[in-house]
Amino acid sequence: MIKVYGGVYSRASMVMCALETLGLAYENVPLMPRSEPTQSAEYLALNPTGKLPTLVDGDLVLWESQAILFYLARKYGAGLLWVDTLEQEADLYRWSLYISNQIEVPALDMLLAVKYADGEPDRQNIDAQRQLLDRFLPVLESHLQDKEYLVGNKLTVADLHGAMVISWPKVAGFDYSDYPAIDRWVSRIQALPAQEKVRQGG
Ligand SMILES: N[C@@H](CCC(=O)N[C@@H](CS)C(=O)NCC(=O)O)C(=O)O
Repeated sequence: MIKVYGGVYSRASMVMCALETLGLAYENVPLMPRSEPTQSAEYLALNPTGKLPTLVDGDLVLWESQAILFYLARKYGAGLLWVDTLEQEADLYRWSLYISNQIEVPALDMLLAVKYADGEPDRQNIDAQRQLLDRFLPVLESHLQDKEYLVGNKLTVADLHGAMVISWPKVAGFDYSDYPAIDRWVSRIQALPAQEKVRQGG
C-alpha cells in the first residue's frame, strides 16, 4: 500500500488530498516537521533531507512534494488532477514553479515569523516578506480574475500545492483584501471534500 510520511500540518496534506481525490488507499505516518523521528537513520534512508513529505509506492521512494503530486496525477489520475494537452502541461509547470520559486519562501517565512516567533515577532522581517508577496501576488491575482482553477479550467495538482502555500500568509494575518480572486481560489480549494477528509484523518 502507498505510504505517506508527514502529518496533516505539513506539506504531506497536499499529497494526501491528491490521494483522497484519486480514491487511492494509503497509510499515513503522521510525523511532525523537525521531530526526532524525521532525523532517524531509518527515515533519512528514505529522505536524506530529513524533511516531509515522503511517498513510498512499491519500490519507488520519492520526496519533494510537487514531484510526488506530479507522479500521483500522472500514474493514477486517468485525467484527474492533470491537464489534457502539452500546452496546458507547460502552463501547469509555469504556475507551480512560479508559486514555488517566487511565493513559497516569503509565504513560509511570514508564517514562521508570526506563528513560531521565539518572543516578539520580527516586524522588519515580516515587512520584507510582505513586500515580496506584494511584488509577486498581483500577477497571480490577475491570472485568477476569471478562473476557478490555475490551469486548464479544472482542478489539478497545481491548485492543491498553490492554495496551500498561499494560505500560509493568511494564517499569519496577511490581508488578502487586495487579492480577492486569490482569496476566493484558496477558499475554494480548501473547501474540497478531499481536504476535509484529510483534516479528519482520512
Ligand atoms: N521543498 C520541499 C520542502 C519540504 C519541507 O520543508 N517540509 C517541511 C514540512 S512541510 C519540513 O519537513 N520542515 C522541516 C525542516 O525544515 O527541517 C517539499 O516541497 O517537499
